[in-house]
Amino acid sequence: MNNETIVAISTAVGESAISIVRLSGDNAIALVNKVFDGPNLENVPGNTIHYGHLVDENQPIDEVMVSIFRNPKSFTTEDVVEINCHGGYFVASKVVELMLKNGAHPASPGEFTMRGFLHGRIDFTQAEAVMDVIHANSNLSLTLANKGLDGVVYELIQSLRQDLLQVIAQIEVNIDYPEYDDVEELTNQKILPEVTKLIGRFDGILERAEVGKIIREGIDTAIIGRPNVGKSSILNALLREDKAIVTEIQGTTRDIVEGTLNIGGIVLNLIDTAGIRESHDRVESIGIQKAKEVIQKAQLILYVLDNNQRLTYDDKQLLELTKNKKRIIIINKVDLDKALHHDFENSIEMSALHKEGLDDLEKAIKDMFVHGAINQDYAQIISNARHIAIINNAKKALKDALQSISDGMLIDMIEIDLKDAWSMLGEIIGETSSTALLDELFSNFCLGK
Ligand SMILES: Nc1nc2c(ncn2[C@@H]2O[C@H](COP(=O)(O)OP(=O)(O)OP(=O)(O)O)[C@@H](O)[C@H]2O)c(=O)[nH]1
Ligand SMILES: [Mg+2]
Repeated sequence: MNNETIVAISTAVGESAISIVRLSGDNAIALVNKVFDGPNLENVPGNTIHYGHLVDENQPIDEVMVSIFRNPKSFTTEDVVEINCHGGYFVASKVVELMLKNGAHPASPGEFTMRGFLHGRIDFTQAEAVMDVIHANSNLSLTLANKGLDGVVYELIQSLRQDLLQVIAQIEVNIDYPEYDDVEELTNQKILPEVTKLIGRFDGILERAEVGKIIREGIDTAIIGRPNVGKSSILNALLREDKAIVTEIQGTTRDIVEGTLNIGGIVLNLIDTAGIRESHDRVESIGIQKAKEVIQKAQLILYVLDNNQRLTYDDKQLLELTKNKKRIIIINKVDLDKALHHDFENSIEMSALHKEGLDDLEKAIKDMFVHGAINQDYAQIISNARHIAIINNAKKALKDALQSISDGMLIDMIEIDLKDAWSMLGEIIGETSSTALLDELFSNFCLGK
């Protein structure tokens, strides 16, 4: 195969100790060797690193360390050279320019990973996991991403496809040799229970995907309540930072204030909202409208009440509005006299002003989300939205097959649905992929990856 040599800066743009300029392709080693003042790179073995200087027609560009990886033992499976140069943007760009001048082509985003995929070193899910590792923001999301990189998602999908193929094979045999089996007996006693079992496996995967999504993206958590109950104070206390403005004036928060917090390995995407009440102030009303939208989208509601005030009409309405959500009721300002005489399920007491009760709040959140996420078999968790959408569609196709069986349809019709499900699953791992999908997937990558 003819692989033209591509080049890009693989590290972030900006000043740093070093930058890495990466090349991949048939000509990568010879190309760098032409401008390298040091050992002859064409003669060195793979997985070695060499000291020298890059020179442009006798003009020194930089003092560098050059790593050599030889086909097929590299990220792309092609010959790869990684130049560790100094980390100024200008000098790294000069190195790239030098390579372009000597025959390399600029890489497009994700092109290195795409080549690894096209040469069969990794499947789609592993390519996607490369980006998951880069985007990981907690221990658990990193663990999950690393599992994906190891190929556990690939294996899970392949095992589903294998089981599906067994069922399809039985049908094919029946179509080819109809004299061996009674069709009705085959569908009812073999195909039906096996497809039902497969749907059960899909359901299990989709259920665990909820946990996967939380590990991957964090928990969208909204702090909700009437004006002045201490929502912004709670945000600040949780973040250990004065991020939101706190005053004794009602309606202080008018726009949404956000922050993230790691609790036991899971990220909480915290959103502080405008206190909700009937308001004639135009800006405040917009803030209140936004708060209501936030409630809809949130996965966790921290509903704040003031210990020093009685429950109001606004509270009752908001409690009703959020009752079907995962919710923790925070009774704040417990340093003040008690005027709130109500018992709530899932409530904790705190004083945001005196930073008391924070541990109880964090524990309540952990009990609700984190423990379930920690004691999981990560090899069974799918968290990528693209994968989840396909699994949902494949499950629909299996349900159609079940329906066809109970409607007494021809066995060929049942087979069509099963084959559909099988090829949909192939899209997850990239076995049945279109060029459009390929382009779309890799265009989300960063340059040099
Ligand atoms: N005594 C006492 N005062 C508190 C406590 N928490 C907050 N406050 C005070 O209550 C007032 C309102 O606090 P905020 O955090 O701005 O309340 P909020 O719910 O964000 O208010 P809006 O943004 O107006 O909806 C401020 O004067 C805080 O200092 C607490 O635990 N105890
Ligand atoms: Mg506020």
